[in-house]
Amino acid sequence: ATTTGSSSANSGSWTSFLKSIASFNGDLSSLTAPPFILSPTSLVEYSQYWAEHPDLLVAANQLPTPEQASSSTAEAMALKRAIAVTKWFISTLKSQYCSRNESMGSEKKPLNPFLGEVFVGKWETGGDVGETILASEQVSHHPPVTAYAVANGKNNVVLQGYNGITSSISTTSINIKQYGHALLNYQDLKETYLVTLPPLHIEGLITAAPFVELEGTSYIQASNGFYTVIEYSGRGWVSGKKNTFKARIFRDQLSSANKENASVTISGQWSGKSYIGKGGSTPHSKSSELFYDANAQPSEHLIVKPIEEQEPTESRRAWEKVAEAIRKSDYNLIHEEKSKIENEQRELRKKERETGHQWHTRWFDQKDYSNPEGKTDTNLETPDPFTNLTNLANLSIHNAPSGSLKKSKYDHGESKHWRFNLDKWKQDGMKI
Ligand code: HCR
Repeated sequence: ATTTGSSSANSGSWTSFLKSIASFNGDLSSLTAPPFILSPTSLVEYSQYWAEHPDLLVAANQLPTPEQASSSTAEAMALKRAIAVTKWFISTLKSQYCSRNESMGSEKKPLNPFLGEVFVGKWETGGDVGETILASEQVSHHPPVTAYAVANGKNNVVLQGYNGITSSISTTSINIKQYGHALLNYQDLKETYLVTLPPLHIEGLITAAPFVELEGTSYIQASNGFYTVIEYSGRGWVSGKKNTFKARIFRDQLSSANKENASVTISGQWSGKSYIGKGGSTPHSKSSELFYDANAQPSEHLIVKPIEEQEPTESRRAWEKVAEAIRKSDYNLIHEEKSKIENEQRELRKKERETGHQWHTRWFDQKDYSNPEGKTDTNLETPDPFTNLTNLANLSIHNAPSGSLKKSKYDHGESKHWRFNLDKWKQDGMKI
């Protein structure tokens, strides 16, 4: 049901929820929210939003090579690929940040995945795109971290990444910093793109109709040097429209020091229409070429096995009873069913401590990029693409908020990042 908190029955519990937020410790998942704001979907499912437009994910691979496009230089084709990757990234935002509003009437509090919870599925797109698979796994519970891989075998494209959040509260909103990044590899092109995740805030708390607005910047660094800077703004700033962005694509990070150096500029709403023009000035909707229309491109939904065929750790099977209770808004049942899962998890961790057998993640490994003695982690390829991309983009290699720059106040600490292990995936009998 599309319930928001405006009804009087909901308003009391919403007020108590707001009070609990005001004094919370930074861990949103630990807050008890009223049933009408709970989503029956676990956060481990959110990885699917990276590829609800599989055609755009593989598009850079399908552009002609410089040999095929005789009139274009290699440079011009590399720019076209950077534009294609930027379009794919913009196309993911509506699914990532608006889909709960569209399907359930407002942003909701997702189920907090348990360690080892997995979510898998596939997109079956026809033509040159073919099948794309999703592997998503909860690789940490405290703090919550989800790792994922999206792979398209026909085009030899692999997207992988991970994400976690920290949150803080201000007078009217909840502010979220994202941790992690995505790496998009086009094997045939021998090209990789590093994508950073933007900060966001949740507005609409007073009216019990929360929604997300993005802020700050996302960067996309290509291994061929091209560098995209995407700046977000919300209603009330410059354009006055919600979900606004401006993206500039530069030949490299150095040339981004002057906005006029941009090869192209894209501007508009990521949940609506955006326009593209050459150079550094802002394109106008009346005279410029349409770049992307988020509402003209229906999302391609992931195909997931029926619950009866799923393993016990697969998200929809594991949370089935909780999800049912949420749909019925049965507070006691939600609590009862959630407690069963939480207690089971506590038991598992206790057993692991007693037997000294640590939990092993299933399809992802954590790789250490810190290199204090000039040694490289033996698990890393040399030269390592991620290290190279962070250097090209002047981005921190540490576990800093996504998009932190080198020498910024966050540029220190551990440098451990989750990576997809294709061998483990295949050993599990899975295909790409
Ligand atoms: C902040 C958020 C959980 C995290 C969600 C993330 C950041 C997860 C990774 C995805 O790739 C992108 C993404 C999209 C979501 O917008 C974001 C969620 C929005 C709300 C939710 C909070 C934990 C819910 C708080 C409770 C509210 C509704 C008052």
